Amino acid sequence: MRFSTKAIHVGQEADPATGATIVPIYQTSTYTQEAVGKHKGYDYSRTVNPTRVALEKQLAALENGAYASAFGSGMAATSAVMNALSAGDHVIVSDDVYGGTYRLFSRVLERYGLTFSYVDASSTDAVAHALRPNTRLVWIETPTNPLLKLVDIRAIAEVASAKQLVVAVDNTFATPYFQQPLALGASVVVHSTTKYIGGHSDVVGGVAITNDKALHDTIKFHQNSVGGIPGPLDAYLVMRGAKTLALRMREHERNALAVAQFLESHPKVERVNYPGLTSHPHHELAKRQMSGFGGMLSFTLRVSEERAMAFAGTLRYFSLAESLGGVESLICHPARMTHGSIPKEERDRRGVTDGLLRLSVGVEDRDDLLEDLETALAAL
Ligand code: P1T
Repeated sequence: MRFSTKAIHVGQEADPATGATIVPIYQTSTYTQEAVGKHKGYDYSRTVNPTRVALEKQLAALENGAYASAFGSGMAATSAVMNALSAGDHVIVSDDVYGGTYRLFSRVLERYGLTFSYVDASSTDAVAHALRPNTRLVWIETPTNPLLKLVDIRAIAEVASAKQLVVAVDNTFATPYFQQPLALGASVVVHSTTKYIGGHSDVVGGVAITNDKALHDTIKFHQNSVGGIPGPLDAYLVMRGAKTLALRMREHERNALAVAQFLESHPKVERVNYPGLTSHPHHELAKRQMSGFGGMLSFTLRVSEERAMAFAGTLRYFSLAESLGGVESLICHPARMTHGSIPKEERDRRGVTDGLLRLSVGVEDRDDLLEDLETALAAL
């Protein structure tokens, strides 16, 4: 079965109780048992819920994974993967990651006795050099948020497999439509399903997907023990969105490439970060590792940081907002918004400067988006 067919059919069987063609929103916290311990496999909705199970089957299939666990946010999914570690363990992290991921690692998990080394994981050697005897996990984002750097998943997986490390890939920007980390050797894939998988900016969610039964059992144990589950309505919304992932991603990519090329050729634009541009330093890796380049890009303008920030509020179709991956276009100022939880010196060191702007290019008409940018740049 191919990608779009899986998105529409896996986990989406007609409801056994009624024949409903669409998986119902099982808005129930509990299930009536015939006798003590005699039930239909469902006992309590933190542990198991049919709408969530349908979503988990669907998303596992899209990543070509055997097992998925759905969560109430991307951060809850990240957190559940990190729950597999214990005090004293060391983690290597790609240095350009979502600000909330950095916050979870540096301000929550360090207090629990984990240690983190942030390295430019675009260099596999840098990852290899950061290894310590107590390293247990490598956390990668690729393409990274917000600089759109690429990390060679296969090369990192090879380094990690010699030491039996867990390789976790946050695949939120690429989506399973454009990148399949498990096939490249990753142990577990995480998504903020709030983004492209949900696709409509109307739900917050997350998922962790793996082929490793032992790792899955650990994640499931923590999903139930810690309880960061999505409610049935949210599970339904993510599942509905995921059915059209392929259609949307094709259009996001076409629009993003057009926007990236337009910006790159504009005299007021200093630099554009988009893996689909031949000028991108990791373009060759992107072509090898991904089947498309996605809908996210970032750029800097040849104006002061204050004017760049003001520019972000002058567009007609790009709403000034955090998040990404919905059908509507968004613009954000990472230093003040999505990555504000990273200290300024640390942001500057990583290249997330105060002049950087990030676009989530939506699926509106391409010419409207280009005109919008052209008008705002002319007024700058
Ligand atoms: O927001 P939540 O669903 O909890 O997902 C967190 C998360 C995880 N991974 C990546 C790559 C992300 O981009 C995010 C959330 N990011 C934003 C809200 C943002 O605007 O970048």
